[in-house]
Amino acid sequence: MAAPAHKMTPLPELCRPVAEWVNTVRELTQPRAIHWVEGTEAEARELTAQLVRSKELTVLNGEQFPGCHLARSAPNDVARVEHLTYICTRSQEDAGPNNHWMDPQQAHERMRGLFRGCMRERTLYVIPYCMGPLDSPLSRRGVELTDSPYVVLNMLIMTRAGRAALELIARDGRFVKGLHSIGELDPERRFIMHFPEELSIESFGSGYGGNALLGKKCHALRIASWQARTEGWLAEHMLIVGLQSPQGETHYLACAFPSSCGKTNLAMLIPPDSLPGWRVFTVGDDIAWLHPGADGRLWAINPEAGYFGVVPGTNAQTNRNAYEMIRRDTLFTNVALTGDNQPWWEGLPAGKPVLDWQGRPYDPARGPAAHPNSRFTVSAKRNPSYSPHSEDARGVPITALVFGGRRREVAPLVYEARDWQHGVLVGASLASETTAAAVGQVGVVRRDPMAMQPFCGYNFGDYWQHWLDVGAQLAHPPRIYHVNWFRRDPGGAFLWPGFGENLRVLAWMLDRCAGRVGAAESAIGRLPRPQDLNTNGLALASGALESLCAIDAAIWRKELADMREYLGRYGSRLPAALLAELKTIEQRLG
Ligand code: GTP
Ligand code: SPV
Ligand code: MN
Repeated sequence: MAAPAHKMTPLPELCRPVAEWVNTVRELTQPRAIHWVEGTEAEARELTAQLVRSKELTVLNGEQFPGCHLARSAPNDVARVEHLTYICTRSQEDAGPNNHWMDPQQAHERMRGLFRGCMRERTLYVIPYCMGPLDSPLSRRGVELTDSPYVVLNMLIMTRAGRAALELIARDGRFVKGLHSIGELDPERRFIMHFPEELSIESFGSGYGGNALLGKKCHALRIASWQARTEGWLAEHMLIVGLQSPQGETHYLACAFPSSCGKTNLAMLIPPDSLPGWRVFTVGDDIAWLHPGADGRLWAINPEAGYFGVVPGTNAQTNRNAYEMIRRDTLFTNVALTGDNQPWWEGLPAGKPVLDWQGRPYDPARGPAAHPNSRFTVSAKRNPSYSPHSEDARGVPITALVFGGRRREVAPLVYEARDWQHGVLVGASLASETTAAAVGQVGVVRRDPMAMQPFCGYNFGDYWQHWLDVGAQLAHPPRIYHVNWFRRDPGGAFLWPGFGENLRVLAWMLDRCAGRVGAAESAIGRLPRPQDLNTNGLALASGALESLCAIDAAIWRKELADMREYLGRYGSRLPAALLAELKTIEQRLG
Protein backbone atom coordinates (compact mmCIF):
# COMPACT_ATOMS: atom_id res chain seq x y z
CA MET A 1 0.00 0.00 0.00
CA ALA A 2 1.16 3.51 -0.78
CA ALA A 3 2.23 5.66 2.15
CA PRO A 4 0.01 8.68 2.93
CA ALA A 5 0.96 11.46 0.55
CA HIS A 6 1.27 13.98 3.36
CA LYS A 7 2.37 13.17 6.89
CA MET A 8 1.06 15.64 9.41
CA THR A 9 3.32 17.12 12.05
CA PRO A 10 2.35 15.84 15.49
CA LEU A 11 0.49 18.61 17.35
CA PRO A 12 3.01 18.94 20.22
CA GLU A 13 5.69 19.75 17.66
CA LEU A 14 3.69 22.45 15.90
CA CYS A 15 4.20 25.31 18.33
CA ARG A 16 7.02 25.37 20.86
CA PRO A 17 5.60 28.08 23.23
CA VAL A 18 2.41 26.04 23.64
CA ALA A 19 4.36 22.80 24.19
CA GLU A 20 6.54 24.47 26.82
CA TRP A 21 3.54 25.83 28.67
CA VAL A 22 1.83 22.40 28.54
CA ASN A 23 4.99 20.94 30.11
CA THR A 24 4.91 23.43 32.96
CA VAL A 25 1.26 22.66 33.60
CA ARG A 26 1.96 18.91 33.40
CA GLU A 27 4.55 19.23 36.14
CA LEU A 28 2.12 21.22 38.29
CA THR A 29 -1.04 19.16 37.78
CA GLN A 30 0.47 15.65 37.24
CA PRO A 31 -2.03 14.26 34.70
CA ARG A 32 -2.00 10.56 33.84
CA ALA A 33 -2.05 11.36 30.12
CA ILE A 34 -2.08 14.30 27.72
CA HIS A 35 -4.47 14.52 24.76
CA TRP A 36 -3.84 17.20 22.13
CA VAL A 37 -7.16 18.01 20.48
CA GLU A 38 -7.03 17.64 16.67
CA GLY A 39 -10.56 18.87 16.10
CA THR A 40 -11.68 16.00 13.84
CA GLU A 41 -15.17 14.54 13.82
CA ALA A 42 -13.81 11.09 14.59
CA GLU A 43 -12.17 12.47 17.70
CA ALA A 44 -15.42 14.10 18.88
CA ARG A 45 -17.28 10.81 18.28
CA GLU A 46 -14.68 8.87 20.28
CA LEU A 47 -14.81 11.36 23.19
CA THR A 48 -18.60 11.19 23.17
CA ALA A 49 -18.54 7.38 23.19
CA GLN A 50 -16.11 7.44 26.09
CA LEU A 51 -18.41 9.72 28.10
CA VAL A 52 -21.40 7.52 27.29
CA ARG A 53 -19.45 4.47 28.57
CA SER A 54 -18.55 6.29 31.78
CA LYS A 55 -22.23 7.38 32.13
CA GLU A 56 -21.28 11.08 32.10
CA LEU A 57 -23.47 11.40 29.00
CA THR A 58 -26.87 9.85 28.28
CA VAL A 59 -27.84 9.06 24.70
CA LEU A 60 -31.22 10.67 23.97
CA ASN A 61 -34.08 9.16 21.97
CA GLY A 62 -32.50 8.47 18.59
CA GLU A 63 -35.73 8.81 16.63
CA GLN A 64 -36.85 12.15 18.06
CA PHE A 65 -33.42 13.58 18.89
CA PRO A 66 -30.79 11.92 16.71
CA GLY A 67 -27.19 12.58 17.70
CA CYS A 68 -28.27 14.28 20.95
CA HIS A 69 -26.91 13.68 24.44
CA LEU A 70 -27.68 14.77 27.97
CA ALA A 71 -25.10 15.80 30.57
CA ARG A 72 -25.86 16.49 34.21
CA SER A 73 -23.61 18.83 36.12
CA ALA A 74 -22.97 18.68 39.86
CA PRO A 75 -26.10 20.10 41.56
CA ASN A 76 -24.00 22.87 43.14
CA ASP A 77 -22.43 23.77 39.80
CA VAL A 78 -25.18 25.04 37.52
CA ALA A 79 -24.33 28.66 36.60
CA ARG A 80 -21.66 31.32 36.48
CA VAL A 81 -20.27 32.32 39.87
CA GLU A 82 -19.81 36.08 39.76
CA HIS A 83 -18.84 36.27 43.45
CA LEU A 84 -15.88 33.94 42.75
CA THR A 85 -14.79 35.64 39.51
CA TYR A 86 -11.82 37.98 39.76
CA ILE A 87 -9.89 40.43 37.62
CA CYS A 88 -6.26 40.36 38.75
CA THR A 89 -4.51 43.52 37.60
CA ARG A 90 -1.46 45.05 39.30
CA SER A 91 -3.51 48.10 40.21
CA GLN A 92 -6.94 47.55 41.79
CA GLU A 93 -8.14 50.80 40.21
CA ASP A 94 -7.70 49.23 36.76
CA ALA A 95 -10.15 46.45 37.63
CA GLY A 96 -12.58 49.06 38.92
CA PRO A 97 -15.52 48.98 41.34
CA ASN A 98 -17.32 46.75 38.84
CA ASN A 99 -14.99 43.79 39.45
CA HIS A 100 -13.78 41.63 42.29
CA TRP A 101 -10.04 42.12 42.42
CA MET A 102 -7.08 40.16 43.70
CA ASP A 103 -3.39 40.95 43.48
CA PRO A 104 -1.99 38.87 40.58
CA GLN A 105 0.81 37.30 42.61
CA GLN A 106 -1.51 36.38 45.43
CA ALA A 107 -4.02 34.96 42.95
CA HIS A 108 -1.37 32.88 41.15
CA GLU A 109 -0.18 31.52 44.47
CA ARG A 110 -3.64 30.57 45.60
CA MET A 111 -4.38 28.90 42.25
CA ARG A 112 -1.08 27.02 42.23
CA GLY A 113 -2.10 25.53 45.56
CA LEU A 114 -5.37 24.33 44.05
CA PHE A 115 -3.90 23.09 40.76
CA ARG A 116 -0.98 21.20 42.37
CA GLY A 117 -1.46 17.50 41.60
CA CYS A 118 -5.16 18.03 40.75
CA MET A 119 -5.10 15.94 37.54
CA ARG A 120 -3.41 12.82 38.96
CA GLU A 121 -6.01 10.29 37.81
CA ARG A 122 -7.09 12.36 34.83
CA THR A 123 -6.22 13.22 31.25
CA LEU A 124 -5.09 16.73 30.44
CA TYR A 125 -6.68 17.93 27.19
CA VAL A 126 -4.93 20.61 25.16
CA ILE A 127 -7.50 22.62 23.17
CA PRO A 128 -6.07 25.15 20.73
CA TYR A 129 -8.93 27.35 19.56
CA CYS A 130 -9.65 30.35 17.39
CA MET A 131 -12.26 32.97 18.30
CA GLY A 132 -13.59 34.33 15.00
CA PRO A 133 -13.27 33.08 11.42
CA LEU A 134 -9.94 31.28 10.89
CA ASP A 135 -8.89 33.65 8.12
CA SER A 136 -10.00 36.89 9.78
CA PRO A 137 -7.48 39.51 10.93
CA LEU A 138 -10.03 40.35 13.64
CA SER A 139 -9.86 36.85 15.17
CA ARG A 140 -7.85 36.01 18.28
CA ARG A 141 -6.60 32.66 19.53
CA GLY A 142 -6.19 30.81 22.79
CA VAL A 143 -5.35 27.44 24.26
CA GLU A 144 -7.44 25.88 27.00
CA LEU A 145 -5.88 23.15 29.13
CA THR A 146 -8.61 21.20 30.91
CA ASP A 147 -9.21 17.89 32.66
CA SER A 148 -12.88 17.83 31.59
CA PRO A 149 -13.76 15.92 28.42
CA TYR A 150 -17.23 17.51 28.63
CA VAL A 151 -15.53 20.90 28.30
CA VAL A 152 -13.64 19.58 25.25
CA LEU A 153 -16.90 18.53 23.56
CA ASN A 154 -18.41 21.94 24.26
CA MET A 155 -15.35 23.85 23.05
CA LEU A 156 -15.35 21.77 19.83
CA ILE A 157 -18.86 23.09 19.14
CA MET A 158 -18.45 26.61 20.50
CA THR A 159 -15.10 27.52 18.90
CA ARG A 160 -12.94 26.65 15.89
CA ALA A 161 -10.78 24.22 17.84
CA GLY A 162 -7.95 21.90 16.86
CA ARG A 163 -5.05 21.75 14.42
CA ALA A 164 -5.97 24.74 12.26
CA ALA A 165 -6.08 26.97 15.34
CA LEU A 166 -2.72 25.69 16.56
CA GLU A 167 -1.19 26.35 13.13
CA LEU A 168 -2.37 29.96 13.40
CA ILE A 169 -0.95 30.25 16.91
CA ALA A 170 2.39 28.93 15.65
CA ARG A 171 2.41 31.59 12.94
CA ASP A 172 1.21 34.48 15.12
CA GLY A 173 2.96 33.56 18.40
CA ARG A 174 0.25 35.17 20.54
CA PHE A 175 -2.41 33.25 22.43
CA VAL A 176 -4.50 33.51 25.59
CA LYS A 177 -3.50 30.85 28.13
CA GLY A 178 -6.48 29.26 29.86
CA LEU A 179 -5.92 26.65 32.55
CA HIS A 180 -8.98 24.82 33.83
CA SER A 181 -9.63 21.98 36.23
CA ILE A 182 -12.93 20.80 37.63
CA GLY A 183 -11.05 20.08 40.86
CA GLU A 184 -13.47 18.45 43.29
CA LEU A 185 -16.40 20.64 42.12
CA ASP A 186 -16.36 22.07 45.61
CA PRO A 187 -17.94 25.56 45.76
CA GLU A 188 -15.55 26.32 48.62
CA ARG A 189 -12.61 25.65 46.32
CA ARG A 190 -13.83 27.44 43.20
CA PHE A 191 -12.26 30.48 41.55
CA ILE A 192 -12.35 32.03 38.10
CA MET A 193 -9.28 34.26 37.81
CA HIS A 194 -8.35 36.59 34.95
CA PHE A 195 -4.96 38.15 34.35
CA PRO A 196 -5.59 40.59 31.49
CA GLU A 197 -2.05 42.00 31.68
CA GLU A 198 -0.69 38.48 31.06
CA LEU A 199 -3.48 37.37 28.70
CA SER A 200 -4.19 34.39 30.94
CA ILE A 201 -7.09 32.73 32.77
CA GLU A 202 -7.07 30.23 35.65
CA SER A 203 -10.34 28.49 36.50
CA PHE A 204 -10.78 25.85 39.19
CA GLY A 205 -13.64 23.93 40.76
CA SER A 206 -16.47 24.31 38.22
CA GLY A 207 -17.32 22.43 35.03
CA TYR A 208 -20.21 24.67 33.98
CA GLY A 209 -20.71 27.15 31.14
CA GLY A 210 -18.94 30.46 31.39
CA ASN A 211 -16.88 29.22 34.35
CA ALA A 212 -15.33 26.42 32.35
CA LEU A 213 -15.64 27.02 28.59
CA LEU A 214 -12.85 29.54 28.75
CA GLY A 215 -13.14 30.74 25.14
CA LYS A 216 -16.52 32.27 25.92
CA LYS A 217 -16.95 34.87 28.69
CA CYS A 218 -13.42 34.57 30.16
CA HIS A 219 -11.53 35.06 26.89
CA ALA A 220 -13.95 36.58 24.37
CA LEU A 221 -15.25 39.18 26.85
CA ARG A 222 -13.12 39.73 29.96
CA ILE A 223 -9.66 39.33 28.39
CA ALA A 224 -10.76 40.54 24.94
CA SER A 225 -12.38 43.70 26.33
CA TRP A 226 -8.99 44.59 27.81
CA GLN A 227 -7.18 43.80 24.54
CA ALA A 228 -9.83 45.69 22.59
CA ARG A 229 -9.24 48.82 24.65
CA THR A 230 -5.53 48.82 23.90
CA GLU A 231 -6.15 48.02 20.22
CA GLY A 232 -9.07 50.36 19.51
CA TRP A 233 -12.07 48.02 19.21
CA LEU A 234 -14.92 46.70 21.40
CA ALA A 235 -15.66 43.21 22.79
CA GLU A 236 -19.35 43.13 23.71
CA HIS A 237 -22.08 40.86 25.14
CA MET A 238 -24.13 41.25 21.96
CA LEU A 239 -25.99 39.19 19.41
CA ILE A 240 -25.55 40.08 15.73
CA VAL A 241 -28.58 39.76 13.44
CA GLY A 242 -29.23 40.65 9.82
CA LEU A 243 -32.71 41.81 8.78
CA GLN A 244 -33.77 41.79 5.16
CA SER A 245 -36.74 44.04 4.52
CA PRO A 246 -39.52 43.18 2.06
CA GLN A 247 -37.76 45.69 -0.28
CA GLY A 248 -34.67 43.44 -0.19
CA GLU A 249 -32.36 45.68 1.84
CA THR A 250 -30.30 43.95 4.55
CA HIS A 251 -29.11 45.72 7.69
CA TYR A 252 -27.29 44.33 10.70
CA LEU A 253 -28.00 45.09 14.34
CA ALA A 254 -25.89 44.27 17.38
CA CYS A 255 -27.86 44.00 20.61
CA ALA A 256 -26.69 43.78 24.22
CA PHE A 257 -29.09 42.23 26.73
CA PRO A 258 -27.98 40.75 30.05
CA SER A 259 -27.77 36.97 30.50
CA SER A 260 -31.04 35.15 29.92
CA CYS A 261 -32.73 38.30 28.58
CA GLY A 262 -33.40 37.27 25.00
CA LYS A 263 -30.27 37.49 22.83
CA THR A 264 -30.41 33.98 21.35
CA ASN A 265 -34.12 34.36 20.68
CA LEU A 266 -33.80 37.76 18.99
CA ALA A 267 -30.81 36.58 16.95
CA MET A 268 -32.94 33.87 15.31
CA LEU A 269 -36.42 35.35 15.47
CA ILE A 270 -39.18 34.27 13.12
CA PRO A 271 -41.09 37.14 11.49
CA PRO A 272 -44.82 36.98 12.27
CA ASP A 273 -47.11 36.08 9.37
CA SER A 274 -48.56 39.57 9.52
CA LEU A 275 -45.14 41.03 8.53
CA PRO A 276 -44.64 39.26 5.19
CA GLY A 277 -41.44 39.55 3.22
CA TRP A 278 -38.97 39.96 6.10
CA ARG A 279 -36.02 37.57 6.41
CA VAL A 280 -33.73 37.11 9.39
CA PHE A 281 -30.08 36.02 9.33
CA THR A 282 -28.18 35.13 12.49
CA VAL A 283 -24.50 36.05 12.69
CA GLY A 284 -24.08 35.60 16.45
CA ASP A 285 -26.17 35.02 19.58
CA ASP A 286 -24.00 36.12 22.54
CA ILE A 287 -20.75 37.93 21.77
CA ALA A 288 -19.73 40.53 19.19
CA TRP A 289 -16.30 41.94 18.45
CA LEU A 290 -16.82 45.38 16.93
CA HIS A 291 -14.20 47.20 14.87
CA PRO A 292 -14.17 50.65 13.32
CA GLY A 293 -13.80 50.07 9.58
CA ALA A 294 -11.82 52.08 7.04
CA ASP A 295 -15.19 53.23 5.66
CA GLY A 296 -16.12 54.92 8.95
CA ARG A 297 -18.70 52.30 9.84
CA LEU A 298 -18.63 49.83 12.71
CA TRP A 299 -18.07 46.19 11.67
CA ALA A 300 -18.85 43.08 13.72
CA ILE A 301 -17.68 39.49 13.87
CA ASN A 302 -19.02 36.72 16.07
CA PRO A 303 -16.02 35.14 17.80
CA GLU A 304 -17.99 31.96 18.52
CA ALA A 305 -18.98 29.03 16.31
CA GLY A 306 -21.87 27.64 18.35
CA TYR A 307 -24.60 28.52 20.82
CA PHE A 308 -24.70 27.72 24.53
CA GLY A 309 -28.35 28.65 24.88
CA VAL A 310 -31.02 28.71 27.56
CA VAL A 311 -33.37 25.73 27.06
CA PRO A 312 -36.47 26.54 29.17
CA GLY A 313 -39.06 28.53 27.27
CA THR A 314 -37.95 27.19 23.88
CA ASN A 315 -40.87 25.78 21.88
CA ALA A 316 -42.42 25.83 18.43
CA GLN A 317 -44.51 28.92 19.30
CA THR A 318 -41.84 31.10 20.92
CA ASN A 319 -39.05 30.16 18.53
CA ARG A 320 -39.55 27.47 15.91
CA ASN A 321 -36.01 28.00 14.56
CA ALA A 322 -34.43 27.25 17.93
CA TYR A 323 -36.75 24.33 18.48
CA GLU A 324 -35.79 22.77 15.12
CA MET A 325 -32.12 23.57 15.64
CA ILE A 326 -31.81 21.54 18.84
CA ARG A 327 -33.50 18.41 17.53
CA ARG A 328 -30.27 16.83 16.35
CA ASP A 329 -26.54 16.81 17.15
CA THR A 330 -27.14 18.81 20.30
CA LEU A 331 -25.61 18.48 23.74
CA PHE A 332 -28.17 19.21 26.48
CA THR A 333 -27.08 20.02 30.01
CA ASN A 334 -29.39 19.81 33.05
CA VAL A 335 -32.72 19.27 31.30
CA ALA A 336 -35.30 16.72 32.46
CA LEU A 337 -36.03 13.37 30.78
CA THR A 338 -39.29 11.78 29.62
CA GLY A 339 -40.04 8.08 29.96
CA ASP A 340 -38.78 7.46 26.42
CA ASN A 341 -35.52 9.37 26.84
CA GLN A 342 -36.54 12.64 25.26
CA PRO A 343 -35.24 15.84 26.79
CA TRP A 344 -37.95 17.85 28.55
CA TRP A 345 -38.12 21.37 29.93
CA GLU A 346 -40.59 23.93 31.24
CA GLY A 347 -42.34 25.63 28.33
CA LEU A 348 -42.85 22.48 26.23
CA PRO A 349 -46.56 22.03 25.55
CA ALA A 350 -46.35 18.22 25.47
CA GLY A 351 -44.46 15.36 27.03
CA LYS A 352 -44.07 14.51 30.68
CA PRO A 353 -40.90 14.67 32.77
CA VAL A 354 -40.09 11.44 34.55
CA LEU A 355 -36.58 12.28 35.76
CA ASP A 356 -35.64 15.80 36.82
CA TRP A 357 -32.40 17.58 35.88
CA GLN A 358 -30.58 15.78 38.67
CA GLY A 359 -31.80 12.39 37.43
CA ARG A 360 -34.19 11.93 40.36
CA PRO A 361 -37.84 10.90 39.89
CA TYR A 362 -39.58 14.18 39.06
CA ASP A 363 -41.43 15.73 41.99
CA PRO A 364 -42.94 19.18 41.35
CA ALA A 365 -42.55 19.97 45.06
CA ARG A 366 -38.79 20.09 44.50
CA GLY A 367 -38.98 22.81 41.86
CA PRO A 368 -38.81 22.81 38.06
CA ALA A 369 -38.00 19.59 36.20
CA ALA A 370 -35.32 21.23 34.04
CA HIS A 371 -32.90 23.59 35.74
CA PRO A 372 -33.83 27.22 34.88
CA ASN A 373 -30.27 27.64 33.56
CA SER A 374 -30.28 24.35 31.63
CA ARG A 375 -28.55 24.82 28.29
CA PHE A 376 -28.13 23.42 24.79
CA THR A 377 -24.77 23.39 23.03
CA VAL A 378 -25.16 23.29 19.26
CA SER A 379 -23.22 24.30 16.18
CA ALA A 380 -24.31 27.66 14.75
CA LYS A 381 -24.57 25.93 11.38
CA ARG A 382 -27.58 23.98 12.67
CA ASN A 383 -29.51 27.26 12.88
CA PRO A 384 -32.05 27.46 10.02
CA SER A 385 -31.37 31.21 9.87
CA TYR A 386 -27.55 30.94 9.91
CA SER A 387 -26.19 33.91 7.98
CA PRO A 388 -24.09 33.22 4.88
CA HIS A 389 -21.91 36.12 6.09
CA SER A 390 -21.06 34.48 9.42
CA GLU A 391 -17.60 33.54 8.16
CA ASP A 392 -16.81 36.83 6.42
CA ALA A 393 -13.30 37.84 7.46
CA ARG A 394 -14.16 41.53 7.87
CA GLY A 395 -17.52 40.87 9.53
CA VAL A 396 -20.78 42.69 8.80
CA PRO A 397 -21.49 46.46 8.98
CA ILE A 398 -23.67 47.54 11.89
CA THR A 399 -26.57 49.94 11.29
CA ALA A 400 -27.87 50.11 14.87
CA LEU A 401 -26.81 49.13 18.37
CA VAL A 402 -29.47 48.10 20.85
CA PHE A 403 -29.34 47.85 24.63
CA GLY A 404 -32.09 46.14 26.57
CA GLY A 405 -32.98 44.90 30.00
CA ARG A 406 -35.60 42.83 31.75
CA ARG A 407 -37.72 45.37 33.61
CA ARG A 408 -41.29 45.03 34.84
CA GLU A 409 -41.58 48.81 34.88
CA VAL A 410 -39.73 52.06 34.17
CA ALA A 411 -38.11 51.32 30.78
CA PRO A 412 -40.45 51.77 27.78
CA LEU A 413 -40.71 49.29 24.91
CA VAL A 414 -38.18 51.28 22.88
CA TYR A 415 -36.45 54.64 22.68
CA GLU A 416 -33.74 56.15 20.52
CA ALA A 417 -30.64 58.00 21.70
CA ARG A 418 -30.05 61.43 20.19
CA ASP A 419 -26.46 60.67 19.22
CA TRP A 420 -23.52 58.40 20.08
CA GLN A 421 -22.60 60.22 23.29
CA HIS A 422 -26.17 60.06 24.58
CA GLY A 423 -26.22 56.42 23.44
CA VAL A 424 -23.21 55.62 25.59
CA LEU A 425 -25.12 56.97 28.60
CA VAL A 426 -28.15 54.91 27.57
CA GLY A 427 -25.94 51.79 27.52
CA ALA A 428 -24.29 52.73 30.80
CA SER A 429 -27.78 53.21 32.33
CA LEU A 430 -28.87 49.67 31.55
CA ALA A 431 -30.43 47.93 34.53
CA SER A 432 -32.08 44.53 34.58
CA GLU A 433 -33.62 41.90 36.83
CA THR A 434 -31.13 39.17 37.68
CA THR A 435 -31.69 35.71 36.18
CA ALA A 436 -30.68 32.08 36.74
CA ALA A 437 -27.63 32.47 34.47
CA ALA A 438 -25.58 33.37 37.54
CA VAL A 439 -25.67 31.95 41.05
CA GLY A 440 -27.54 34.28 43.42
CA GLN A 441 -30.94 35.87 43.92
CA VAL A 442 -33.16 35.97 40.82
CA GLY A 443 -35.45 38.89 39.88
CA VAL A 444 -33.75 41.79 41.64
CA VAL A 445 -32.98 44.88 39.57
CA ARG A 446 -29.30 45.69 39.33
CA ARG A 447 -27.28 48.06 37.18
CA ASP A 448 -25.76 46.17 34.28
CA PRO A 449 -24.08 48.70 31.97
CA MET A 450 -23.96 47.52 28.36
CA ALA A 451 -25.01 44.07 29.75
CA MET A 452 -21.32 43.80 30.67
CA GLN A 453 -21.42 44.02 34.49
CA PRO A 454 -20.21 40.40 34.86
CA PHE A 455 -17.92 40.53 31.82
CA CYS A 456 -15.95 43.77 31.52
CA GLY A 457 -12.30 42.99 32.25
CA TYR A 458 -11.45 46.50 33.45
CA ASN A 459 -12.74 49.66 35.13
CA PHE A 460 -16.16 50.68 33.72
CA GLY A 461 -15.07 54.33 33.89
CA ASP A 462 -12.27 53.61 31.42
CA TYR A 463 -14.62 51.41 29.39
CA TRP A 464 -17.18 54.19 28.91
CA GLN A 465 -14.39 56.55 27.86
CA HIS A 466 -13.26 53.91 25.38
CA TRP A 467 -16.80 53.71 23.99
CA LEU A 468 -16.80 57.50 23.56
CA ASP A 469 -13.41 57.35 21.83
CA VAL A 470 -14.48 54.59 19.43
CA GLY A 471 -17.62 56.56 18.51
CA ALA A 472 -15.62 59.73 17.90
CA GLN A 473 -13.62 57.78 15.32
CA LEU A 474 -16.67 56.70 13.32
CA ALA A 475 -17.76 58.88 10.43
CA HIS A 476 -20.97 56.81 10.25
CA PRO A 477 -21.70 55.60 13.78
CA PRO A 478 -24.65 53.25 14.28
CA ARG A 479 -27.70 54.76 15.94
CA ILE A 480 -28.26 53.56 19.49
CA TYR A 481 -31.53 52.25 20.97
CA HIS A 482 -32.88 50.91 24.23
CA VAL A 483 -35.58 48.22 24.39
CA ASN A 484 -37.54 46.36 27.05
CA TRP A 485 -39.55 43.29 26.02
CA PHE A 486 -40.40 42.52 29.64
CA ARG A 487 -42.83 45.21 30.85
CA ARG A 488 -45.67 43.73 32.90
CA ASP A 489 -49.22 44.74 33.71
CA PRO A 490 -50.31 45.06 37.36
CA GLY A 491 -51.36 41.39 37.25
CA GLY A 492 -47.81 40.34 36.28
CA ALA A 493 -48.56 39.41 32.64
CA PHE A 494 -46.19 40.58 29.89
CA LEU A 495 -47.57 43.68 28.16
CA TRP A 496 -45.65 42.90 24.96
CA PRO A 497 -45.86 39.49 23.22
CA GLY A 498 -42.11 39.48 22.48
CA PHE A 499 -40.20 36.91 20.39
CA GLY A 500 -41.09 37.25 16.65
CA GLU A 501 -43.22 40.33 17.33
CA ASN A 502 -40.05 42.15 18.41
CA LEU A 503 -39.39 42.57 14.68
CA ARG A 504 -41.94 45.42 14.69
CA VAL A 505 -39.65 47.38 16.98
CA LEU A 506 -36.51 46.52 14.99
CA ALA A 507 -38.28 47.56 11.78
CA TRP A 508 -39.04 50.97 13.34
CA MET A 509 -35.34 51.34 14.14
CA LEU A 510 -34.31 50.57 10.57
CA ASP A 511 -36.92 53.00 9.24
CA ARG A 512 -35.51 55.61 11.62
CA CYS A 513 -31.97 54.95 10.39
CA ALA A 514 -33.16 55.40 6.81
CA GLY A 515 -35.06 58.59 7.71
CA ARG A 516 -38.39 57.03 6.68
CA VAL A 517 -40.35 57.39 9.91
CA GLY A 518 -40.96 59.89 12.66
CA ALA A 519 -40.68 59.86 16.43
CA ALA A 520 -41.70 61.90 19.43
CA GLU A 521 -39.08 63.71 21.46
CA SER A 522 -39.07 62.92 25.16
CA ALA A 523 -36.73 63.79 28.00
CA ILE A 524 -35.00 60.40 27.83
CA GLY A 525 -34.86 60.06 24.04
CA ARG A 526 -37.06 59.59 20.98
CA LEU A 527 -40.10 57.34 21.18
CA PRO A 528 -42.28 55.92 18.42
CA ARG A 529 -45.68 57.57 18.16
CA PRO A 530 -48.59 55.11 17.93
CA GLN A 531 -48.69 55.51 14.11
CA ASP A 532 -44.93 54.85 13.76
CA LEU A 533 -44.98 51.17 14.79
CA ASN A 534 -46.41 48.60 12.41
CA THR A 535 -49.14 46.97 14.46
CA ASN A 536 -50.80 45.07 11.56
CA GLY A 537 -52.19 41.84 12.92
CA LEU A 538 -50.85 42.50 16.40
CA ALA A 539 -53.26 41.57 19.17
CA LEU A 540 -52.49 43.80 22.13
CA ALA A 541 -54.66 44.43 25.17
CA SER A 542 -56.34 47.82 24.93
CA GLY A 543 -54.09 50.54 26.32
CA ALA A 544 -51.07 48.24 26.30
CA LEU A 545 -49.18 50.13 23.60
CA GLU A 546 -49.76 53.42 25.42
CA SER A 547 -48.44 51.92 28.68
CA LEU A 548 -45.47 50.43 26.84
CA CYS A 549 -44.48 53.79 25.37
CA ALA A 550 -45.24 56.00 28.36
CA ILE A 551 -42.57 57.88 30.30
CA ASP A 552 -43.57 58.57 33.89
CA ALA A 553 -41.58 61.65 34.94
CA ALA A 554 -41.67 60.84 38.67
CA ILE A 555 -40.43 57.26 38.16
CA TRP A 556 -37.73 58.50 35.80
CA ARG A 557 -36.53 61.16 38.22
CA LYS A 558 -35.97 58.36 40.72
CA GLU A 559 -34.23 56.25 38.08
CA LEU A 560 -31.89 59.12 37.20
CA ALA A 561 -31.08 59.76 40.86
CA ASP A 562 -30.14 56.08 41.16
CA MET A 563 -28.05 56.37 38.02
CA ARG A 564 -26.26 59.46 39.30
CA GLU A 565 -25.42 57.67 42.55
CA TYR A 566 -24.17 54.65 40.59
CA LEU A 567 -21.99 56.65 38.19
CA GLY A 568 -20.55 58.55 41.16
CA ARG A 569 -18.87 55.34 42.33
CA TYR A 570 -16.47 55.61 39.39
CA GLY A 571 -15.00 58.85 40.73
CA SER A 572 -12.29 60.40 38.61
CA ARG A 573 -12.46 57.58 36.04
CA LEU A 574 -16.01 58.58 35.06
CA PRO A 575 -15.99 60.50 31.75
CA ALA A 576 -17.27 64.04 32.25
CA ALA A 577 -19.25 63.68 29.01
CA LEU A 578 -21.52 61.07 30.64
CA LEU A 579 -22.30 63.34 33.57
CA ALA A 580 -23.08 66.14 31.11
CA GLU A 581 -25.51 63.82 29.26
CA LEU A 582 -27.14 62.85 32.54
CA LYS A 583 -27.54 66.48 33.48
CA THR A 584 -29.22 67.26 30.15
CA ILE A 585 -31.82 64.57 30.78
CA GLU A 586 -32.38 65.69 34.36
CA GLN A 587 -33.02 69.22 33.13
CA ARG A 588 -35.40 68.02 30.42
CA LEU A 589 -37.37 66.04 32.99
CA GLY A 590 -37.53 69.12 35.20
P1 GTP B 1 -27.64 34.09 27.73
O1 GTP B 1 -27.32 32.92 26.88
O2 GTP B 1 -27.69 33.76 29.20
O3 GTP B 1 -26.75 35.26 27.48
O4 GTP B 1 -29.19 34.48 27.44
P2 GTP B 1 -29.90 35.20 26.18
O5 GTP B 1 -29.79 36.68 26.34
O6 GTP B 1 -29.43 34.62 24.91
O7 GTP B 1 -31.44 34.85 26.43
P3 GTP B 1 -32.41 33.82 25.65
O8 GTP B 1 -32.72 34.27 24.26
O9 GTP B 1 -31.88 32.46 25.80
O10 GTP B 1 -33.74 33.98 26.49
C1 GTP B 1 -33.80 33.76 27.89
C2 GTP B 1 -35.21 33.49 28.34
O11 GTP B 1 -36.03 34.61 28.02
C3 GTP B 1 -35.83 32.28 27.66
O12 GTP B 1 -36.57 31.55 28.61
C4 GTP B 1 -36.73 32.88 26.60
O13 GTP B 1 -37.83 32.05 26.32
C5 GTP B 1 -37.15 34.21 27.23
N1 GTP B 1 -37.36 35.26 26.20
C6 GTP B 1 -36.56 35.54 25.13
N2 GTP B 1 -37.08 36.54 24.37
C7 GTP B 1 -38.22 36.93 24.98
C8 GTP B 1 -39.21 37.93 24.67
O14 GTP B 1 -39.13 38.67 23.69
N3 GTP B 1 -40.26 38.05 25.55
C9 GTP B 1 -40.36 37.24 26.65
N4 GTP B 1 -41.41 37.42 27.45
N5 GTP B 1 -39.46 36.27 26.96
C10 GTP B 1 -38.40 36.12 26.15
C1 SPV C 1 -24.48 34.07 30.05
O1 SPV C 1 -24.60 33.82 31.26
O2 SPV C 1 -24.51 35.24 29.60
C2 SPV C 1 -24.31 32.97 29.08
C3 SPV C 1 -24.09 31.63 29.61
O3 SPV C 1 -24.31 33.21 27.89
S1 SPV C 1 -22.46 31.39 30.14
O4 SPV C 1 -21.73 30.71 29.08
O5 SPV C 1 -22.49 30.55 31.33
O6 SPV C 1 -21.81 32.65 30.40
MN1 MN D 1 -24.60 35.45 27.51
